[in-house]
Amino acid sequence: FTATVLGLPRIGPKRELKKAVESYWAGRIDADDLAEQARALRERQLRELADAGLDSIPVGTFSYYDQILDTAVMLGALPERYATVDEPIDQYFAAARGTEELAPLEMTKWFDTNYHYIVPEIAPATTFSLHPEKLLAELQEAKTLGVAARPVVVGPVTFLKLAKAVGSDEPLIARVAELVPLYVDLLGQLAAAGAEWVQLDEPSLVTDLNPDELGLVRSTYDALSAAENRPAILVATYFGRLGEAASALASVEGIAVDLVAGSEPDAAALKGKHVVAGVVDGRNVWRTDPDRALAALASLEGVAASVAVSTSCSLLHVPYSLDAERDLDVSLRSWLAFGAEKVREVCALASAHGSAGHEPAELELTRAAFGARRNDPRLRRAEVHDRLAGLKDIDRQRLPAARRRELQAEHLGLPLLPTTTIGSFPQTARIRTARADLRKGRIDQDAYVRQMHAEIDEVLHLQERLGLDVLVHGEPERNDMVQYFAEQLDGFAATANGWVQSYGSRCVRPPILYGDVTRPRAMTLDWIGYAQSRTDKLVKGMLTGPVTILAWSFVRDDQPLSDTADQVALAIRDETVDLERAGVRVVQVDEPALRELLPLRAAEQRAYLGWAVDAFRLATSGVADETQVHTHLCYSEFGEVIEAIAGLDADVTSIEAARSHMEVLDDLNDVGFDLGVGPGVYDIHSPRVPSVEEMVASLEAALKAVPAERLWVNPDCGLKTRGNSEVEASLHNLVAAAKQVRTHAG
Ligand code: THG
Ligand code: ZN
Repeated sequence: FTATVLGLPRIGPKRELKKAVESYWAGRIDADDLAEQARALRERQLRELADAGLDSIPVGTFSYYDQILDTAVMLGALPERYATVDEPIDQYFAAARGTEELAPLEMTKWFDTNYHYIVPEIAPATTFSLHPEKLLAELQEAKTLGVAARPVVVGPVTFLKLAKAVGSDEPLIARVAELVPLYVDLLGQLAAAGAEWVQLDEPSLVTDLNPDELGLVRSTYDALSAAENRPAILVATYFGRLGEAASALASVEGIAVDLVAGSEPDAAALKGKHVVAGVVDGRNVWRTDPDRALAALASLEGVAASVAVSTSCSLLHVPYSLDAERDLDVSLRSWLAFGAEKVREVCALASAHGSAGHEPAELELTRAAFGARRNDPRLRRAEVHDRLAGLKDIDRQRLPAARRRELQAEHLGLPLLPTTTIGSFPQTARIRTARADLRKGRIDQDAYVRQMHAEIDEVLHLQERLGLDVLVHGEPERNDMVQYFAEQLDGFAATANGWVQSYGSRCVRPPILYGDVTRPRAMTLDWIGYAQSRTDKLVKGMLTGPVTILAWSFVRDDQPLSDTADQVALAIRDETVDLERAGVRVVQVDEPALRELLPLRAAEQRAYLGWAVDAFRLATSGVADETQVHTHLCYSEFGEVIEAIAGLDADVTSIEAARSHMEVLDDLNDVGFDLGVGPGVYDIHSPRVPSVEEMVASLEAALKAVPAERLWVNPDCGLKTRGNSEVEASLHNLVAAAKQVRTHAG
């Protein structure tokens, strides 16, 4: 085949699957209804792809929730506890989201993307068994439609690398030999069903693998290749360069390589193979540079037996189509390719590549758009570049932490073990309605501001009544912590329907960061300034950090990420200075996504953490040393990023700890962290109201690792998804716990 993509989005062009699945969960439709709606979505998608001209179409990347969970089901590896649920479909959803009685499986990020997969639990007693019905049914569906289908499954190595071992410390990859006969069986059934090719997804092959693991990759694929009745095997690698693992794939017929995230593998590994060249970026939204892509294809042609054009990875990570975007700036729009447009690019490149010299008109358009983008004045603003060029080390430095602590103690007058919250308060229906009313013109700006002020007053009163020390305004005016800032900064565009699946039925609409970033006017000053004017207590200004803004946007690919991060950092820095000038003495700059952008290869992590920390420090070093800088991170397993967290040099860092029993504090001590820390004393992800006693116990545990002078008391994340009454009760107990511990901690 000559033109394909590695996988398909499935949430539906108008999020039809999200709505169907959520209706099923709510009991509004039954399982047959759900299945029929899903089938109709797949049929429409297959027809569109075939009409567009792909000559091999991936089948089996559809999922009701997640493809790794589907693989666990296919391999008979759902934990025993879900068998208590009646129907298989409900067992599946129970594993994904839990039930009243059963905890769900964990969820974690899919490599360095914004997609989250369900983590299979594999115990020593888990025995694998093959259940290929879903894949075979989808393959049959495609054949009935007359579509050139290529079944796709997650490969055995990646499946085991991503699963979690329970009840044993042995790496699961050691059990790959148990999966081989199941995959051999599967290959046989696919061949019998008429599949000419099968795609085994092995993105783990672009990560660091040790010699034992590489040996297992080789023996696994040697064994699969030795199967008697099987389709040709295409091993799909993506999200990075295929390096040392390439030579372990000697026995398979085809390899898909990501030529956007990484360079070509060594020629020897591609010799004689069908190479599926990922030249069209599957996870960003820019049009492909046709000349670069054609050159990459030509270079492979000299090595491989044959070359197909493809996306670099599944189209799961980009929105469906630009067709739904009516309000985008015309030139910006011409630079973009969402899913449907990427399919057209693949087909156009394949036909240009296949017919030397004879180019389809589509490519000429792409070339023109690509050139126009490069020359657009919004991509290069002199004032931004001058400012970046003039930055000095001092712009990322504050006084030593201990000195700042003294100044702030004097200046802020906070008690020992100060209490605060992470920033957001419940986003009630009333708040959401007001935002929607403003958007639809049902209320004017003045009425909206009056209502938001009333919401802020209410949240401030509540915090004063509860006796919290550092108050927040509650963020009623914000939808999403990245979208909110992107809407106000120049250099970003928003989409109307650019939904991308984040996990399960949940989607995000990432903003598009296309140009140099500037801040035309203050973004949060009116709201925070209003809040500070209404109380004598300290109000914390709430901002999102540069790395998180990058991580949750589609980011321009024409300059180093570090430069883009610094541009965003300067905008945030200006905001902190404006807030300070207006009398705000505590500012929080959140970086919940700091760990998300961490490169997959250890060798590249240091450089990333270097610029990520630098950008944060640029954003937060413009304020006086008396002004207290806070940050919040949404996780507790710091791993490779722990030193970077110390490097952020924030006066106070709040983190998730309620579920990890404060172990994180010891990890921080190990890297010499000596700043303020607020290990969450209760888990906001559950509606349960924590008792005073358990939060006292948490604080006592924390005091074993952190001196009282550095310890803060806060929940472990924002409160926007919780209800008013549980928040009030929980914070009441939190303040009581802090007071109780203060009396003897001093
Ligand atoms: N904001 C953005 N990106 C993110 C997160 C975020 N990526 C990672 C993580 N957080 C993902 N978490 C979520 C949590 C909730 C939802 C989506 C991703 C969610 N989405 C609504 C839905 O699908 O129904 C739609 C929200 C909307 O209307 O805008 O609930 O916090 N940028
Ligand atoms: Zn959080």
